Amino acid sequence: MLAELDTIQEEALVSLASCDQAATLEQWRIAWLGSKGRLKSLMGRMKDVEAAERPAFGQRMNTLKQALNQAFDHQCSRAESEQSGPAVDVTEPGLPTGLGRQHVISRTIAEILEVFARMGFTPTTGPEVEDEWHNFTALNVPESHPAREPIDNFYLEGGGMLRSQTSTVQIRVLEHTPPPVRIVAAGRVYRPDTHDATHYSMFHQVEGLWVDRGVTMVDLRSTLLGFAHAFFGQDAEVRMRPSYFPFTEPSAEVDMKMRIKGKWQWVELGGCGMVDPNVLESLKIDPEIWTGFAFGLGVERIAMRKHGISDIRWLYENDARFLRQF
Ligand code: FA5
Repeated sequence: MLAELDTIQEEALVSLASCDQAATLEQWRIAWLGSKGRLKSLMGRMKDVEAAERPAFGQRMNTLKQALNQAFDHQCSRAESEQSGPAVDVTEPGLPTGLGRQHVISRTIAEILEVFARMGFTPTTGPEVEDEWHNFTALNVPESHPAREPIDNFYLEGGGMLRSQTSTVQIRVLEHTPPPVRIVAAGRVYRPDTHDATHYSMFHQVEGLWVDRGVTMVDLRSTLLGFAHAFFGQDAEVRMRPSYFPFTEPSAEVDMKMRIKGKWQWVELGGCGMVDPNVLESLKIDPEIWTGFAFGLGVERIAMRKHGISDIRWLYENDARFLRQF
Protein backbone atom coordinates (compact mmCIF):
# COMPACT_ATOMS: atom_id res chain seq x y z
CA MET A 1 0.00 0.00 0.00
CA LEU A 2 2.85 2.39 0.93
CA ALA A 3 4.62 1.58 -2.34
CA GLU A 4 1.40 2.35 -4.17
CA LEU A 5 1.40 5.83 -2.57
CA ASP A 6 4.90 6.44 -4.01
CA THR A 7 3.61 5.61 -7.50
CA ILE A 8 0.59 7.83 -7.00
CA GLN A 9 2.82 10.76 -5.91
CA GLU A 10 4.94 10.38 -9.02
CA GLU A 11 1.85 10.25 -11.23
CA ALA A 12 0.50 13.45 -9.62
CA LEU A 13 3.80 15.32 -10.06
CA VAL A 14 4.21 14.26 -13.69
CA SER A 15 0.73 15.49 -14.58
CA LEU A 16 1.33 18.74 -12.64
CA ALA A 17 4.51 19.44 -14.63
CA SER A 18 2.48 19.77 -17.84
CA CYS A 19 0.12 22.38 -16.35
CA ASP A 20 1.32 25.88 -17.25
CA GLN A 21 -1.92 27.87 -17.50
CA ALA A 22 -4.25 29.01 -14.72
CA ALA A 23 -7.09 26.85 -16.13
CA THR A 24 -5.11 23.58 -16.31
CA LEU A 25 -3.60 24.20 -12.88
CA GLU A 26 -7.09 24.62 -11.42
CA GLN A 27 -8.24 21.40 -13.11
CA TRP A 28 -5.24 19.60 -11.59
CA ARG A 29 -5.97 21.10 -8.16
CA ILE A 30 -9.60 19.90 -8.26
CA ALA A 31 -8.57 16.45 -9.51
CA TRP A 32 -5.89 15.90 -6.83
CA LEU A 33 -6.44 18.23 -3.90
CA GLY A 34 -10.17 19.03 -4.22
CA SER A 35 -12.87 17.77 -1.80
CA LYS A 36 -13.70 14.98 -4.24
CA GLY A 37 -10.13 14.58 -5.50
CA ARG A 38 -7.72 11.62 -5.48
CA LEU A 39 -6.20 12.50 -2.08
CA LYS A 40 -9.59 12.52 -0.46
CA SER A 41 -10.51 9.15 -1.90
CA LEU A 42 -7.13 7.74 -0.78
CA MET A 43 -7.91 8.87 2.76
CA GLY A 44 -11.17 6.93 2.47
CA ARG A 45 -9.11 3.77 2.01
CA MET A 46 -7.66 4.16 5.52
CA LYS A 47 -10.38 1.83 6.87
CA ASP A 48 -9.21 -0.97 4.57
CA VAL A 49 -5.63 -0.76 5.91
CA GLU A 50 -4.59 -3.23 8.61
CA ALA A 51 -4.72 -1.63 12.08
CA ALA A 52 -0.98 -2.14 12.61
CA GLU A 53 -0.14 -0.36 9.37
CA ARG A 54 -2.53 2.57 9.87
CA PRO A 55 -0.04 4.96 11.63
CA ALA A 56 2.53 4.52 8.85
CA PHE A 57 -0.16 4.92 6.19
CA GLY A 58 -1.46 8.10 7.90
CA GLN A 59 2.05 9.55 8.06
CA ARG A 60 2.70 8.75 4.41
CA MET A 61 -0.62 10.34 3.45
CA ASN A 62 0.44 13.53 5.28
CA THR A 63 3.80 13.74 3.47
CA LEU A 64 2.05 13.06 0.17
CA LYS A 65 -0.43 15.86 0.80
CA GLN A 66 2.37 18.24 1.76
CA ALA A 67 4.45 17.33 -1.30
CA LEU A 68 1.50 17.86 -3.65
CA ASN A 69 0.55 21.20 -2.05
CA GLN A 70 4.13 22.48 -2.23
CA ALA A 71 4.56 21.30 -5.81
CA PHE A 72 1.28 22.95 -6.77
CA ASP A 73 2.27 26.32 -5.20
CA HIS A 74 5.66 26.18 -6.94
CA GLN A 75 4.10 25.37 -10.32
CA CYS A 76 1.60 28.26 -9.91
CA SER A 77 4.31 30.85 -9.27
CA ARG A 78 6.41 29.47 -12.15
CA ALA A 79 3.48 29.76 -14.59
CA GLU A 80 2.84 33.30 -13.39
CA SER A 81 6.43 34.47 -13.91
CA GLU A 82 6.59 32.83 -17.37
CA GLN A 83 3.49 34.73 -18.41
CA SER A 84 4.97 38.05 -17.29
CA GLY A 85 7.93 37.46 -19.66
CA PRO A 86 10.92 35.13 -19.75
CA ALA A 87 13.25 35.20 -16.80
CA VAL A 88 16.32 37.32 -17.47
CA ASP A 89 19.60 35.55 -17.17
CA VAL A 90 21.99 38.38 -16.37
CA THR A 91 24.98 36.11 -16.81
CA GLU A 92 24.20 35.41 -20.52
CA PRO A 93 26.67 37.05 -22.92
CA GLY A 94 25.01 39.91 -24.88
CA LEU A 95 24.16 39.60 -28.57
CA PRO A 96 26.86 41.23 -30.69
CA THR A 97 25.58 44.45 -32.31
CA GLY A 98 27.37 45.82 -35.37
CA LEU A 99 28.91 49.25 -35.00
CA GLY A 100 27.24 51.79 -37.25
CA ARG A 101 29.36 53.80 -39.63
CA GLN A 102 29.05 56.72 -41.98
CA HIS A 103 28.00 56.03 -45.56
CA VAL A 104 30.95 56.01 -47.96
CA ILE A 105 29.59 59.16 -49.67
CA SER A 106 29.30 61.06 -46.36
CA ARG A 107 32.87 60.08 -45.54
CA THR A 108 34.12 61.07 -48.97
CA ILE A 109 32.44 64.48 -48.63
CA ALA A 110 34.03 64.99 -45.20
CA GLU A 111 37.46 64.09 -46.60
CA ILE A 112 37.04 66.38 -49.64
CA LEU A 113 35.92 69.31 -47.48
CA GLU A 114 38.87 68.76 -45.18
CA VAL A 115 41.35 68.89 -48.07
CA PHE A 116 39.87 72.13 -49.40
CA ALA A 117 39.62 73.60 -45.90
CA ARG A 118 43.37 73.08 -45.56
CA MET A 119 43.74 75.11 -48.77
CA GLY A 120 41.81 77.99 -47.21
CA PHE A 121 38.28 77.23 -48.54
CA THR A 122 35.51 77.73 -45.98
CA PRO A 123 32.88 74.94 -46.05
CA THR A 124 29.36 76.22 -46.61
CA THR A 125 25.96 74.91 -47.73
CA GLY A 126 22.95 75.90 -49.80
CA PRO A 127 19.33 74.73 -50.13
CA GLU A 128 18.38 71.71 -52.23
CA VAL A 129 15.00 73.23 -53.11
CA GLU A 130 15.83 76.20 -55.27
CA ASP A 131 14.27 78.79 -57.54
CA GLU A 132 15.06 79.08 -61.22
CA TRP A 133 16.83 82.37 -60.63
CA HIS A 134 19.59 80.77 -58.51
CA ASN A 135 19.75 77.56 -60.55
CA PHE A 136 19.79 79.21 -64.01
CA THR A 137 19.18 82.95 -64.46
CA ALA A 138 21.87 84.25 -62.06
CA LEU A 139 24.23 81.67 -63.56
CA ASN A 140 23.87 83.31 -66.97
CA VAL A 141 21.73 80.50 -68.40
CA PRO A 142 19.40 82.11 -70.99
CA GLU A 143 15.62 81.56 -70.79
CA SER A 144 15.74 79.52 -73.99
CA HIS A 145 18.68 77.32 -72.92
CA PRO A 146 17.96 73.55 -73.29
CA ALA A 147 19.38 72.94 -69.78
CA ARG A 148 16.13 74.45 -68.44
CA GLU A 149 13.92 71.87 -70.22
CA PRO A 150 11.40 70.18 -67.88
CA ILE A 151 12.62 66.83 -69.15
CA ASP A 152 16.08 67.55 -67.67
CA ASN A 153 14.96 68.96 -64.32
CA PHE A 154 12.75 68.25 -61.31
CA TYR A 155 10.38 71.22 -61.24
CA LEU A 156 8.06 71.35 -58.26
CA GLU A 157 4.33 71.94 -58.30
CA GLY A 158 3.66 75.47 -57.15
CA GLY A 159 7.06 76.75 -58.32
CA GLY A 160 10.69 76.08 -57.55
CA MET A 161 12.80 73.06 -58.38
CA LEU A 162 15.28 70.60 -56.93
CA ARG A 163 18.68 72.09 -57.72
CA SER A 164 20.44 70.44 -60.65
CA GLN A 165 23.91 71.64 -59.65
CA THR A 166 25.70 73.03 -56.61
CA SER A 167 26.71 76.11 -58.66
CA THR A 168 23.62 77.67 -57.04
CA VAL A 169 25.76 78.08 -53.92
CA GLN A 170 28.10 80.45 -55.83
CA ILE A 171 25.15 82.81 -56.21
CA ARG A 172 23.80 82.29 -52.68
CA VAL A 173 27.20 83.22 -51.23
CA LEU A 174 28.05 86.13 -53.56
CA GLU A 175 24.64 87.81 -53.14
CA HIS A 176 25.31 88.18 -49.42
CA THR A 177 29.10 88.21 -49.05
CA PRO A 178 31.28 90.85 -50.68
CA PRO A 179 34.59 89.51 -52.08
CA PRO A 180 37.13 88.28 -51.23
CA VAL A 181 35.32 84.94 -50.99
CA ARG A 182 36.79 81.45 -50.87
CA ILE A 183 34.22 78.73 -50.19
CA VAL A 184 33.59 75.05 -50.81
CA ALA A 185 30.11 73.47 -50.70
CA ALA A 186 29.05 69.86 -51.02
CA GLY A 187 25.55 68.50 -51.28
CA ARG A 188 22.83 66.66 -53.17
CA VAL A 189 21.72 67.58 -56.65
CA TYR A 190 18.91 66.10 -58.73
CA ARG A 191 18.55 65.32 -62.42
CA PRO A 192 16.07 62.95 -64.09
CA ASP A 193 18.93 60.99 -65.68
CA THR A 194 18.36 57.31 -66.45
CA HIS A 195 20.14 55.17 -63.89
CA ASP A 196 23.17 53.31 -65.20
CA ALA A 197 26.63 52.41 -63.92
CA THR A 198 27.77 56.06 -63.81
CA HIS A 199 24.51 58.06 -63.57
CA TYR A 200 21.96 58.43 -60.81
CA SER A 201 19.01 60.81 -60.48
CA MET A 202 20.23 62.04 -57.09
CA PHE A 203 23.93 62.51 -56.65
CA HIS A 204 26.37 64.83 -54.90
CA GLN A 205 28.60 67.58 -56.16
CA VAL A 206 31.31 69.59 -54.48
CA GLU A 207 31.53 73.20 -55.57
CA GLY A 208 34.49 75.50 -55.08
CA LEU A 209 34.53 79.28 -55.55
CA TRP A 210 37.34 81.76 -55.09
CA VAL A 211 36.74 85.41 -55.96
CA ASP A 212 39.50 87.89 -55.15
CA ARG A 213 41.76 90.42 -56.77
CA GLY A 214 43.96 88.82 -59.40
CA VAL A 215 42.67 85.22 -59.26
CA THR A 216 43.62 83.41 -62.49
CA MET A 217 43.37 80.05 -64.26
CA VAL A 218 46.78 79.25 -62.75
CA ASP A 219 45.21 79.40 -59.28
CA LEU A 220 42.37 77.18 -60.50
CA ARG A 221 44.78 74.63 -61.89
CA SER A 222 47.02 74.57 -58.83
CA THR A 223 44.02 74.26 -56.51
CA LEU A 224 42.69 71.25 -58.43
CA LEU A 225 46.17 69.74 -58.58
CA GLY A 226 46.59 70.26 -54.83
CA PHE A 227 43.30 68.45 -54.29
CA ALA A 228 44.27 65.59 -56.63
CA HIS A 229 47.59 65.09 -54.82
CA ALA A 230 46.01 65.18 -51.36
CA PHE A 231 43.14 62.89 -52.31
CA PHE A 232 44.53 60.46 -54.86
CA GLY A 233 48.26 60.65 -54.07
CA GLN A 234 51.30 62.61 -55.21
CA ASP A 235 51.36 60.79 -58.57
CA ALA A 236 47.91 62.06 -59.58
CA GLU A 237 47.68 64.57 -62.45
CA VAL A 238 45.08 67.10 -63.58
CA ARG A 239 44.01 67.83 -67.16
CA MET A 240 41.63 70.54 -68.33
CA ARG A 241 39.79 70.13 -71.63
CA PRO A 242 38.11 73.20 -73.15
CA SER A 243 34.38 73.09 -72.63
CA TYR A 244 31.38 75.36 -72.20
CA PHE A 245 29.36 76.40 -69.15
CA PRO A 246 27.21 79.57 -69.31
CA PHE A 247 28.56 80.80 -65.98
CA THR A 248 32.31 80.46 -66.62
CA GLU A 249 34.55 81.87 -69.33
CA PRO A 250 36.81 80.18 -70.23
CA SER A 251 35.37 76.84 -69.18
CA ALA A 252 36.91 73.39 -68.96
CA GLU A 253 36.17 69.79 -68.10
CA VAL A 254 38.39 68.52 -65.26
CA ASP A 255 40.02 65.13 -65.64
CA MET A 256 42.29 63.57 -63.06
CA LYS A 257 44.84 60.92 -63.86
CA MET A 258 45.01 58.23 -61.25
CA ARG A 259 46.10 54.66 -60.84
CA ILE A 260 43.16 52.27 -61.16
CA LYS A 261 43.95 48.60 -60.56
CA GLY A 262 47.60 49.35 -61.22
CA LYS A 263 46.91 51.17 -64.54
CA TRP A 264 47.05 54.93 -65.07
CA GLN A 265 43.77 56.33 -66.38
CA TRP A 266 42.28 59.75 -67.04
CA VAL A 267 38.92 60.11 -65.34
CA GLU A 268 36.45 62.96 -65.87
CA LEU A 269 35.36 64.34 -62.51
CA GLY A 270 33.62 67.66 -63.22
CA GLY A 271 33.67 71.13 -64.74
CA CYS A 272 35.43 74.39 -63.94
CA GLY A 273 36.35 77.81 -65.26
CA MET A 274 36.75 81.51 -64.54
CA VAL A 275 33.55 83.07 -63.20
CA ASP A 276 31.85 84.82 -66.14
CA PRO A 277 31.91 88.66 -65.74
CA ASN A 278 28.13 88.64 -66.45
CA VAL A 279 27.58 86.60 -63.29
CA LEU A 280 29.66 89.00 -61.19
CA GLU A 281 27.93 92.05 -62.69
CA SER A 282 24.44 90.68 -62.02
CA LEU A 283 25.47 90.39 -58.36
CA LYS A 284 26.84 93.97 -58.40
CA ILE A 285 30.46 92.84 -58.15
CA ASP A 286 32.81 94.82 -60.38
CA PRO A 287 34.59 92.35 -62.73
CA GLU A 288 37.25 94.98 -63.41
CA ILE A 289 38.36 94.65 -59.78
CA TRP A 290 37.42 91.10 -58.88
CA THR A 291 38.07 87.89 -60.73
CA GLY A 292 37.35 84.35 -59.64
CA PHE A 293 37.28 80.70 -60.50
CA ALA A 294 34.72 78.01 -59.79
CA PHE A 295 34.66 74.25 -60.10
CA GLY A 296 32.05 71.53 -59.58
CA LEU A 297 33.08 67.88 -59.14
CA GLY A 298 30.94 64.73 -58.93
CA VAL A 299 31.37 63.21 -55.45
CA GLU A 300 30.14 59.73 -56.46
CA ARG A 301 32.66 59.62 -59.31
CA ILE A 302 35.44 60.60 -56.88
CA ALA A 303 34.37 57.96 -54.31
CA MET A 304 34.01 55.32 -57.03
CA ARG A 305 37.51 55.97 -58.32
CA LYS A 306 39.01 56.08 -54.87
CA HIS A 307 37.44 52.79 -53.73
CA GLY A 308 37.25 50.91 -57.04
CA ILE A 309 33.43 50.89 -57.17
CA SER A 310 32.34 50.16 -60.73
CA ASP A 311 28.59 50.85 -60.45
CA ILE A 312 27.08 53.98 -58.86
CA ARG A 313 23.80 52.13 -58.13
CA TRP A 314 25.49 50.02 -55.46
CA LEU A 315 25.95 53.19 -53.40
CA TYR A 316 22.20 53.57 -53.00
CA GLU A 317 20.89 50.02 -52.76
CA ASN A 318 21.47 49.94 -49.00
CA ASP A 319 23.00 46.48 -49.15
CA ALA A 320 24.86 46.25 -45.85
CA ARG A 321 27.27 43.64 -47.30
CA PHE A 322 28.46 46.25 -49.82
CA LEU A 323 28.44 49.27 -47.46
CA ARG A 324 30.25 47.39 -44.68
CA GLN A 325 33.40 47.32 -46.83
CA PHE A 326 34.09 51.02 -46.47
C1 FA5 B 1 28.03 70.98 -63.66
O1 FA5 B 1 27.11 70.55 -62.97
C2 FA5 B 1 28.61 72.32 -63.39
N1 FA5 B 1 27.82 73.01 -62.41
C3 FA5 B 1 30.06 72.18 -62.95
C4 FA5 B 1 30.78 73.51 -62.87
C5 FA5 B 1 30.87 74.18 -61.68
C6 FA5 B 1 31.35 74.03 -64.03
C7 FA5 B 1 31.54 75.40 -61.61
C8 FA5 B 1 32.02 75.25 -63.97
C9 FA5 B 1 32.10 75.91 -62.76
P1 FA5 B 1 28.25 68.80 -65.08
O2 FA5 B 1 26.85 68.77 -65.51
O3 FA5 B 1 29.28 68.39 -66.08
O4 FA5 B 1 28.66 70.24 -64.56
O5 FA5 B 1 28.40 67.91 -63.78
C10 FA5 B 1 29.60 67.88 -63.04
C11 FA5 B 1 29.92 66.44 -62.58
O6 FA5 B 1 28.79 65.90 -61.88
C12 FA5 B 1 30.12 65.45 -63.73
O7 FA5 B 1 31.42 65.56 -64.25
C13 FA5 B 1 29.93 64.13 -63.01
O8 FA5 B 1 31.08 63.82 -62.25
C14 FA5 B 1 28.81 64.48 -62.07
N2 FA5 B 1 27.51 64.05 -62.62
C15 FA5 B 1 26.76 64.65 -63.56
N3 FA5 B 1 25.62 63.98 -63.79
C16 FA5 B 1 25.64 62.91 -62.94
C17 FA5 B 1 24.72 61.82 -62.66
N4 FA5 B 1 23.56 61.71 -63.27
N5 FA5 B 1 25.09 60.91 -61.74
C18 FA5 B 1 26.27 61.02 -61.08
N6 FA5 B 1 27.15 62.01 -61.27
C19 FA5 B 1 26.86 62.95 -62.20
